[in-house]
Amino acid sequence: MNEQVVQEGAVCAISRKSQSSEAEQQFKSLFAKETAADGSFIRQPVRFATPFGHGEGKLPVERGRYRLIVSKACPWAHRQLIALRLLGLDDVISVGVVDPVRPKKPYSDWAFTLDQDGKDPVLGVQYLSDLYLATDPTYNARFTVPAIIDLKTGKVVNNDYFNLSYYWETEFKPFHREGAPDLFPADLRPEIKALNEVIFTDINNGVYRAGFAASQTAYEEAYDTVFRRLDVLEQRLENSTCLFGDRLTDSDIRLWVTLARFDIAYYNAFRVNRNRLTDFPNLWRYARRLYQSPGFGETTDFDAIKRHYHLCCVPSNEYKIVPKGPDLAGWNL
Ligand SMILES: N[C@@H](CCC(=O)N[C@@H](CS)C(=O)NCC(=O)O)C(=O)O
Repeated sequence: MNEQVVQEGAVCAISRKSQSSEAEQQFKSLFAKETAADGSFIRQPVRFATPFGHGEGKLPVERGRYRLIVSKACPWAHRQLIALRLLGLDDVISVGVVDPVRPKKPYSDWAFTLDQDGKDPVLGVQYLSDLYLATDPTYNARFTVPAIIDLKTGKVVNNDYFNLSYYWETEFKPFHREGAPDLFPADLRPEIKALNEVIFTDINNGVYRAGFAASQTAYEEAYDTVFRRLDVLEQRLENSTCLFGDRLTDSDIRLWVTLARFDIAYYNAFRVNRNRLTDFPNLWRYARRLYQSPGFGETTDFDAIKRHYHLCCVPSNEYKIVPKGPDLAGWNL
């Protein structure tokens, strides 16, 4: 995207010209950047990926230094909330919550309208874009959650949605509560990392590739990938309570956030409608059990999820995608 569009983005964020054609154009051009020639959705690269750790070039690991900005609707952000809660890091990393309904559709932004005066009480800003543009005035991609803000500078220092939970689980270990689960145990790390790649590609991002596909073929390919993988995971959970036996790990959190949104959002909004979660006995039992466990249900806001996806996440059906499901086999049973 060129400089001019960036400028428009910044102006839009500040002047809030709702539904303006400028905003529409900006959204379209952002969407175009993430659409391949065959209509497949290709997620934008992570912009702020400095790792947490010790030594030069790392974000220092300190209590009270960072603020995590989330939307309760967002699966990538929800993962962080679950991990922080399970590990007892709630009082180490503070959390700011944006409104699940975007300030204006279709412009890419999030607003702190849930807070008094419509401003984040710690950072004093109205929009997530304020933080991104204060960090880099030339930022010209979507303003995304989760985002980590360094409270010393007020700048975005990390929005690495894929790797963030690993930092909570490893670098922030000195701050874990007593008795916190080991979500990333050393003996399972290679397997967890490998499974997380699969869960990301086929499930977490798979539903987005279906929902944001710009051609019937790309949509059906994503739809098939999602259900092929759910069928495999359904088998995997036949005799176990978690993805790795009875050990709750980072992988469970990753799978779970998509399952929690499946029937309420993705099934309709993203047209992944071969089956509902509740049609998979093992996955449904697994998801319910986790929902009723500490950290999961208590961080889940179904109303936020429903309103976000159905009011401001679904692209209009301009590519005339016809849902592939539901599975009609049951009519003949
Ligand atoms: N940071 C990643 C993933 C995080 C992400 O996509 N978060 C969504 C919410 S689930 C978001 O903030 N979207 C803002 C937008 O699309 O404008 C990305 O850039 O694609």
